[in-house]
This record gives sequence, structure tokens and C-alpha cells, in this order.
Amino acid sequence: MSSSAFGMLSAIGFFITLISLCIVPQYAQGITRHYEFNIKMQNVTRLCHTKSMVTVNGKCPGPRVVAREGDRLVIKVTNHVSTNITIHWHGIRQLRSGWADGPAYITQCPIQTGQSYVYNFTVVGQRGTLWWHAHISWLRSTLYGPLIILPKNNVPYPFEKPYKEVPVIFGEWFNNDPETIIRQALQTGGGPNVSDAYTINGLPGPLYNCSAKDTFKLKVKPGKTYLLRIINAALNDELFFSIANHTLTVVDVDAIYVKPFETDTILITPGQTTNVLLKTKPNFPGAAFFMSARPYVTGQGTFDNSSVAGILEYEFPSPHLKNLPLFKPNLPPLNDTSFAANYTKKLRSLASPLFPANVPKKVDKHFFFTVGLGTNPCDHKNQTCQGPNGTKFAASVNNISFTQPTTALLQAHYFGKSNGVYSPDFPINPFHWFNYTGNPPNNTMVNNGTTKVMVLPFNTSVELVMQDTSILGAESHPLHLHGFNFFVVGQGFGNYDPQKDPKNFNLVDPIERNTVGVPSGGWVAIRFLADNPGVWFMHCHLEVHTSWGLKMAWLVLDGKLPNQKLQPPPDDLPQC
Ligand SMILES: *C1O[C@H](CO)[C@@H](O)[C@H](O)[C@H]1NC(C)=O
Ligand SMILES: *[C@@H]1O[C@H](CO)[C@@H](O)[C@H](O)[C@H]1NC(C)=O
Ligand SMILES: *[C@@H]1O[C@H](CO)[C@@H](O)[C@H](O)[C@H]1NC(C)=O
Ligand SMILES: *[C@@H]1O[C@H](CO)[C@@H](O)[C@H](O)[C@H]1NC(C)=O
Ligand SMILES: *[C@@H]1O[C@H](CO)[C@@H](O)[C@H](O)[C@H]1NC(C)=O
Ligand SMILES: *[C@@H]1O[C@H](CO)[C@@H](O)[C@H](O)[C@H]1NC(C)=O
Ligand SMILES: *[C@@H]1O[C@H](CO)[C@@H](O)[C@H](O)[C@H]1NC(C)=O
Ligand SMILES: *[C@@H]1O[C@H](CO)[C@@H](O)[C@H](O)[C@H]1NC(C)=O
Ligand SMILES: *[C@@H]1O[C@H](CO)[C@@H](O)[C@H](O)[C@H]1NC(C)=O
Ligand SMILES: *[C@@H]1O[C@H](CO)[C@@H](O)[C@H](O)[C@H]1NC(C)=O
Ligand SMILES: *[C@@H]1O[C@H](CO)[C@@H](O)[C@H](O)[C@H]1NC(C)=O
Ligand SMILES: *[C@@H]1O[C@H](CO)[C@@H](O)[C@H](O)[C@H]1NC(C)=O
Ligand SMILES: [Cu+2]
Repeated sequence: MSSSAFGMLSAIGFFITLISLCIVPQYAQGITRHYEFNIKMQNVTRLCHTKSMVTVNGKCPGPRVVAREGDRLVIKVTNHVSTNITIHWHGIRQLRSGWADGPAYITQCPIQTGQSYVYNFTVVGQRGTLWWHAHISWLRSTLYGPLIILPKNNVPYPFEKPYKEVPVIFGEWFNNDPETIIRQALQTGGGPNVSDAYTINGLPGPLYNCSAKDTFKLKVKPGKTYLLRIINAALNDELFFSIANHTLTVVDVDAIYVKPFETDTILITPGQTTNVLLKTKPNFPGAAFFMSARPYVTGQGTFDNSSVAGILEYEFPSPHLKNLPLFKPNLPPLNDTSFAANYTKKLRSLASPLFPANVPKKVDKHFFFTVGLGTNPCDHKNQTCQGPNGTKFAASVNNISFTQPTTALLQAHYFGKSNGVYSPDFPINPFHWFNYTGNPPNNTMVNNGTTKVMVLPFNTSVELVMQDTSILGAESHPLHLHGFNFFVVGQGFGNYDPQKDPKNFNLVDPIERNTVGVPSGGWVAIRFLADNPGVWFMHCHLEVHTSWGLKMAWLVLDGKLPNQKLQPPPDDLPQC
């Protein structure tokens, strides 16, 4: 063989090696994990009220979904109940797999009675605690559960290895049917009836009547470190949480590692998750300790002002010790916005070489959205509306109250049938300036009518300022973005000042997350890179505000390269 022929062969060999390196996907080493979700009715008794409620596999909370970073999840959801269902995998990026995201009429039509749909997606570049929940009407009140992503094999946590890991998931219990409650509220125009209890892992605990036997107990050994994977699945309430006589070390929020910090109390909005390390006392303390949560409230309406408790119990060497003293934590006042501001300031990305904070440094597009409540006129035929001054409650983003389409936006986009479904002209800022956090304007009415989306070319670098309004009173709104994590580069009180405020933005180690509380009477600035083609919902995670229209959608276009395009829909995608 001549040396030039040999050179040619080795060049071909080299070329083939290059090709195979290129076509092996980066995360292909993951395995596929299968789950079956059967949506069915189940009789459940809490607070001495028995009700028949919609569940996954007969349980609430539903099954714990566990994967490793890089795995594929294949979850078959079968609807055996009379209501329409969809499931959302909250916080999962769904890179190019938007068909599996789940919000009804945004990325899919609902799974109707008797139908099945397989949610099929990979977990790419994420590890930590997320969760899953129904994403249609108020059904997430009983359809929710943890989604735990472990690091890849042999990859340690960037903190002490915990002795045990325990999900702690907050929910809300309603004696009546939540679907009837929201239907009634939308009809009367007033605020919906509030829940009867908060729950920890489905259990209201000893502070409610007829509930002591339904108490979450965490039995611990002394001198160990526990990882609590805390999830707020409540419908309408941000929560403070604390364990008496114990300090918590926050290590992760929304499946992003943070610079660890100690605190007695955490604050968690609906949609957020928080991993904390709990170090137990070095010896048996001869006492038991309440872990307790109650709401952080900034709005004017009625709310469930009760507290939920579980018990942290040391496994005693001598089991005859009874009637132990029980210590209770001190939680901040219900309206402690000062605590909220101080707490959120402590949250910083780890921003280490292994876990960098890839904050977009240059911005292609700036957006300014007002978020808040407003009103709709009362139906002329019916003067019984129970909203402010005989109106109906509504809510909006840039004064547009989102109109839910009757077919899925993602399908309409993908098949080029957007005409009559949505218009691509969501406003980049409010139509009129007003003093957003000052005295309420004379006109509190919101705009509605069409479904508008904000279109972004692939890889647009976005800065979005969300400004709370005081039209019906200032209020904290936990905004959740689907399909992306974002960096929280700044926040403050009052009206955002585009001249002064950007000077103080943190572009070094801002917290990265998928749900952020827009401060009551303030603003928050976030940045994200629109590198995921599809239609992505953004909405307040207080379910009642979503029902009133505090929601919108981003449409991220395909990029030029094959791996920058939305994949085709699966064959079993539900139809409307
Ligand atoms: C918005 O819709 C509601 C109910 O669908 C209607 O009563 C109201 O008049 C509409 N508001 C505007 C400003 O068009
Ligand atoms: C729930 O209870 C009702 C009334 O007791 C009963 O008719 C029904 O079969 C029960 N449903 C289930 C799913 O167990
Ligand atoms: C899930 O998606 C992968 C990749 O597209 C495909 O190979 C697999 O067959 C799908 N599984 C199911 C059960 O649909
Ligand atoms: C809501 O509360 C009101 C007042 O207590 C009550 O009359 C109504 O029946 C409740 N609605 C639902 C759906 O529970
Ligand atoms: C008027 O509103 C009340 C309560 O909001 C409702 O019960 C009633 O059915 C409505 N009447 C009409 C004619 O829409
Ligand atoms: C728990 O804290 C309370 C109040 O700070 C204190 O009085 C009590 O001694 C502590 N108990 C234990 C067992 O640490
Ligand atoms: C919080 O509530 C208390 C008691 O109702 C009240 O005195 C206080 O002014 C409120 N604080 C804020 C910041 O609204
Ligand atoms: C928040 O921080 C400020 C400034 O450090 C402090 O004055 C205030 O007491 C803190 N508030 C709470 C509730 O911790
Ligand atoms: C209700 O009407 C009163 C009196 O006209 C007015 O002062 C108040 O601002 C109105 N409230 C809302 C929310 O429109
Ligand atoms: C907005 O309203 C607040 C509260 O009333 C007031 O302090 C502030 O000066 C107003 N800002 C402007 C620009 O008018
Ligand atoms: C709002 O109403 C007040 C009192 O009725 C009036 O003085 C003011 O001019 C109105 N402002 C606007 C912008 O219409
Ligand atoms: C379920 O969804 C389909 C498709 O959007 C719709 O036609 C039907 O009315 C819905 N059924 C119920 C009970 O809401
Ligand atoms: Cu809200």
C-alpha cells in the first residue's frame, strides 16, 4: 500500500470517527424510565369530610417520578374520569419536545375521557427537585407529585451527601370540589372560596379539627443530615416554612444549585421548589418539633389563613418516653414583605466551573410587562357581579387578559394554521404609561378578545421586566415560564426605572429558576436565551390569577440547523 493510499484510509477513518462523535447525542447514555398514570376517582377523607376526587393512581400526592440527568421519561397517561386532563412536567426544559409540555390549549388539546397520551421527553442538563401537575382548570389541586432528578451516576452533589432524602410537598385541601369553586367564581365575578386546609404530603395535621391522625411525621436519627425536597403545590398561596429549633441550609431552588445559606424560615411560592439540608441534633433531645407552614399574603382578598403542621420526631432509644414536649416554630407575620425581600436577596447561583451561571450578557430584545389584577364589566343582563364595584375580577399582562383558544397554539403554529387562533402582536410594553404602583387609575378594565403571542427568532437573548400594578392593590405574583430557566438579574420596589435600575443588575451570580415572585408593589428583571423552539406559556402560578387571565405565550421560531427545530408531533397527540 502506498503511503498516500494509507494516508487516505486513515483520513477516512478519522472522518468516520468525527461523524460518529457528532451523531452520538451528548446525553445518550441515559436510560428510559416508564411510568403509568391512571387518572381515576378516589374517595378521600380529610377533616371528617369525605369526597370523591380526581387522582393519579388513586393517590394524592401522586406517584414520585424519579430519573437521572440524561434519562428519557416515558409516561403513559390514561384518562378514566369524565373531565379533560393534561399533565405538565413543571421546570423540565422540554428541549424541542414541546408536545410533551402539557398546558391545555397551549401545547396540546386535552386527553379526553377514555383516551391515553404518552409524554415522552429527555431530562437534559438538569438535576434537582421539580414536580408534575395537571395543567387544565383547577385540577392540579389533586393531581400533583414530585419529579426528582438525580445527578448522573457517580456525580456527587456539591454539598454533603445526605443520609436520607425526603420529599415535602405542600398542597391545599378543599372540602368542596375545586372545579365547582372556580366555575362558581368565574360566574359570580367574585373571589373564589378559599381552601379548608393546607397539607404536607397530603396530610393537614394536628392544627385542624378532626385531623390529628392525618399528620406527616418525619422520624429522624440524631447527628445525621437529611435533604428535604420541598415543593409548593398549593393553588393560591405563597408559604413560609420552618422547623422548630432547627436551622435549614438552602442548597438548591427550582433544580439549580445555589450558594448555600442558613435560615430558620424559607419562603416558597406556588410552582417553586427548594432543597434544604436539615442537620439533626447530635443526641436525642427528649422533645418533638413541629414543622409548619402558613401563607405569605399581600393581596386584598380573602385567603386561607390557617397553618399546617407535621412533626419531626427523633427515633428514641427508649420507646416508652411519651408526652414529649412539642416545640413550635415562629413564622413571620402573614404580610412580611420585608422578610420576602431579604430572603430572595440571599438566593445566588452557585456559579462554579461545574455549574456556571450562563447569564446572557448582551440583550437582543427588551420587554416591559405589567402584571396585576383588573376588572371586567358585569354582564348587563345580570347585575349581581361580586367583583369590585359590581364588576367581575380579571387579570392581565400589559392589560391584556389572555383568551384561552379552543385549539392548541403549538399545533396551530406547527401546521401553519394560526389564522383565527392567535395573532403575533403581543405588546412589548404597556399601551399607556401610568403610575403603576401609585394611586389606582380611573379605568380598571382589562382588554380581552384575541389570543396574542410574542414571537421570538431562535436564540434571541431576552430581557423582561415584570412590573406589579396596584390597580386593585399591590400583590406579589409568582410568574412561571415554561420551556426555559431564566436569571433573576434585578428586583426592587416601586416603578422600574430604566435609567437607574440596570446599573445594579447582577450579571455574575444571579439566581436561575423557572418561577419568580414579582415583588408586591415592585418589579423583577429576568434574562433568558430563547434557544428552545415551540410555544411556551408564561403565567401567574396563583391559579385564580391564571383563571382570570394573568397569562400569555411566547412563540420561539425554529433555528436554521436541524437540531434547532421543533420535532414533529407524536402520533397519539390528542386532538380538539
Ligand atoms: C372581556 O370579556 C368579558 C367576558 O367575556 C366581557 O364581559 C368584557 O366586556 C370584555 N372586556 C372588554 C374590554 O372587551
Ligand atoms: C365513593 O363513595 C361512594 C359513596 O359511598 C360510592 O358510591 C363510590 O363507589 C365510591 N367510589 C370509589 C371510587 O370508591
Ligand atoms: C419516545 O421517543 C423516542 C425518540 O423520539 C422514540 O424512539 C420512542 O419510540 C418513543 N417512545 C414511545 C413509547 O413513544
Ligand atoms: C362558597 O362559599 C359560599 C359561602 O360560604 C357557599 O354558599 C357556596 O356554596 C360555596 N361554593 C362552593 C362551590 O363550595
Ligand atoms: C346571574 O348571576 C347569578 C350569580 O352570579 C347566577 O346564579 C345566575 O344564573 C345569573 N343569571 C343569568 C340570567 O345569567
Ligand atoms: C427550642 O426552642 C425554644 C425556644 O427558643 C427553647 O425554649 C427550647 O429550650 C428549645 N428546645 C430544644 C429541645 O432545643
Ligand atoms: C401587616 O399586618 C399588620 C397587622 O394586621 C399591620 O399592623 C401592618 O401594618 C402590616 N404591615 C404591612 C407591611 O402591610
Ligand atoms: C431585612 O433587612 C433589613 C436590612 O438589612 C433589616 O433592617 C430588616 O430588619 C430585615 N427584615 C426582616 C424581616 O428580617
Ligand atoms: C369603586 O367606586 C368607588 C366610588 O365610586 C371608587 O372610589 C373606587 O375607586 C372604585 N373601586 C374600583 C376598584 O373601581
Ligand atoms: C407614583 O405614586 C407614588 C405613590 O403614590 C408616588 O410616591 C410617586 O411619586 C408617584 N410617581 C410618579 C412618577 O408620579
Ligand atoms: C380620574 O377621576 C378623577 C376624579 O373623578 C378626576 O379628577 C381625574 O381627572 C380623572 N383622571 C383621568 C385621567 O381621567
Ligand atoms: C374536552 O376537550 C374537548 C376538546 O377541546 C372539548 O371539545 C370538550 O368540550 C371538553 N370536554 C369537557 C367535559 O370539558
Ligand atoms: Cu398572580
